[in-house]
Amino acid sequence: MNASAQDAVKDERAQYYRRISGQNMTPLWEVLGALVPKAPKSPVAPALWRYGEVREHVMEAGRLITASEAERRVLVLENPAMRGNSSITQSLYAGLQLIMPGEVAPAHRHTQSALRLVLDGEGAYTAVDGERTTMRRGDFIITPSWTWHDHGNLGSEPVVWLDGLDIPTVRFFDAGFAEHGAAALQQTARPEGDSLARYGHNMVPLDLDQKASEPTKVFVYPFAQTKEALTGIARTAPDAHFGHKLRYVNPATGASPMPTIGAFAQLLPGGFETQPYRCTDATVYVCLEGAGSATIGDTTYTFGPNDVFVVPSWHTLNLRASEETILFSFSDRPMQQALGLWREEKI
Ligand code: GTQ
Repeated sequence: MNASAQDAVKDERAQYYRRISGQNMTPLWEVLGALVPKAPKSPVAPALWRYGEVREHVMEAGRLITASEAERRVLVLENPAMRGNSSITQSLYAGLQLIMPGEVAPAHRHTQSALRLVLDGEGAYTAVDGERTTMRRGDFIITPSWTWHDHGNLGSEPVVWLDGLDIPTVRFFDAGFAEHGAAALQQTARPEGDSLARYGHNMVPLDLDQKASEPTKVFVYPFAQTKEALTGIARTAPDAHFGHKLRYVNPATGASPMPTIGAFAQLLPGGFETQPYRCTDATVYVCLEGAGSATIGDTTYTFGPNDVFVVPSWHTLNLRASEETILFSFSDRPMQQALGLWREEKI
């Protein structure tokens, strides 16, 4: 075909595309490569939030709006490549929530599942379905789908934690429901520690029979226990790709604590460098202790305590610890695994 014949074909096709566009139709052959990629091409960008740089902004929100006025006083960590979406990855949301002394974030429930990772300050609690838990730094706390929850601060200092929710996933399914509690504070139905005693000590009540898709009734994973586990396994040689890494589980089923979000904790010995690794679950990391650097694709970030960074799907991750370091992380891995989609590659 000569050049003018080629132009004529192009022209004819363009006119055809315009005609069918009027009927809300588009030719697959123009978009097939993007729809069915050879490998994930994520619109998510690697990013890092340095706690030292954002803390002041979080604290300023405490002067500008009350927790009850805001309902939840949170600065959303928006992926820089997806501003306006309230997403840190395609499926997950993250934010920094602040609660000032004496304040209450009123009781509500929603179909979105939430996790909290306590970062800064002491004296706050979260109440989940009638039981309060005192929030201590590094504690991993969950509020599964449709459980009542409120937060309060009985102490004398501001408290900040990281929220992780499956908001974009629930939005994708258009399955979001929410309700306000009749009162700001839930009635306490059980003493603090009851759930952990009942479900969190390798024992369960006689009649408990949970399906793998049900969330755990252990709604706090105290950091003291996590650290004991990590330092315990750190007496043996680290894994080349993960260091010393464990996943949080529903102890009654072995599945993830909540069906939509997986959570992990890992210890990297001082001076340790992980071998490059990639997986399809875009992952949010939080540095709890220590310091180091993360190379995500071709971007390198240094990180220290309370810094948050995000690794997009199928981006190579390489971690270096300049001192003994503990990282918490969460992702949508259990959803991908349930759907048979999850892949990883150890490089
Ligand atoms: O604490 O219930 O960051 O409902 C976003 C939505 C926190 C919460 C968020 C929420 C909450």
